[in-house]
Amino acid sequence: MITKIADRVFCILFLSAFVLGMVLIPSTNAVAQGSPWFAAHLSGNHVAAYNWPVGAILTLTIDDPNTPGFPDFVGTEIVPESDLYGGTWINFELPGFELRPGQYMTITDGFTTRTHTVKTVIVTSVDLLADTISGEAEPNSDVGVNAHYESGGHYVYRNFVADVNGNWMIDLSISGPNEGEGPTYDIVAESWGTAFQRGEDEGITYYAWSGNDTDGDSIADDFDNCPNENAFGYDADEDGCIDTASGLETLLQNMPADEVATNMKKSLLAVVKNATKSLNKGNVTAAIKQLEAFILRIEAQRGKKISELAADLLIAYAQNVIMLR
Ligand SMILES: [Ca+2]
Ligand SMILES: [Ca+2]
Ligand SMILES: [Ca+2]
Repeated sequence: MITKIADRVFCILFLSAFVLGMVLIPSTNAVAQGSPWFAAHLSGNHVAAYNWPVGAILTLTIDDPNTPGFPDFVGTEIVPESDLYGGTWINFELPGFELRPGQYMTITDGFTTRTHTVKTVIVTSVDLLADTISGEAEPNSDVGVNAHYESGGHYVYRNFVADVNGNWMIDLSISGPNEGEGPTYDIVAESWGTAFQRGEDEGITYYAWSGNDTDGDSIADDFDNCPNENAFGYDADEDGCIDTASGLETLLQNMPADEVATNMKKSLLAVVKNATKSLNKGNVTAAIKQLEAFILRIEAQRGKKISELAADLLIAYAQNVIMLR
């Protein structure tokens, strides 16, 4: 699914990469106008080189420090003429090779050499209703996100820092706090963009996102575990799937001990399992009673054996299951 959006946006991505790389991001390592640079397109599994001289023979080598061979990938391409946006670009497909964070890339035409270590930056969720984009990166690292409409003529970007755990979320319904970042942005089905991180040597890692939302539940397809099931209003955990009793079991099971104390989790799981059994037998009344008991037990331990956040999520989820019966 990741490849799908990446393919769709790749042609236009060139423009954003070009503009963002050279003009819009005030940065000490901003890429100078006309200077050759290149990008690892992590989600689309390809590498693109921009602004190299027409006719230059470019050699791309990629080495993964975790494998014994060196290098792990070598490819060459000749830079074609291009009248797009005043610069050149050439794409390197990587057949049989998977781009991963930490790989070391070098690109050269024999005169100019650029290097880039592929960054850890991924998008994990796009919410069309909240206008938020979430993802992961290295803890405390600088992240950029850009957002375009299909026309390519209107875009915004935001620069921010991932938290101590490497998580990040950007709310595009709020205008950019830094100069030039642009106004508020409404994520719609035609929206697309990237999350990105710069390297030290005019290289950049991109991870593409798209607002395409087939079932209309506001969770974009690429991050929707049930892309053909509209879960709107019944999706407390925002995975794009309608909340179910068995889903509640899984959600609880996967919560870490600092969210739900282990002994508490055990007793709560027993209650949910009973509710699932009741539902499977068609005994809706019993199931509802069991789920209501589940909610009361959580309320009693809120802020004690269960964190506030986990309590909110589990209760909202259980209420959805009750409503859907
Ligand atoms: Ca969806
Ligand atoms: Ca759900
Ligand atoms: Ca869905």
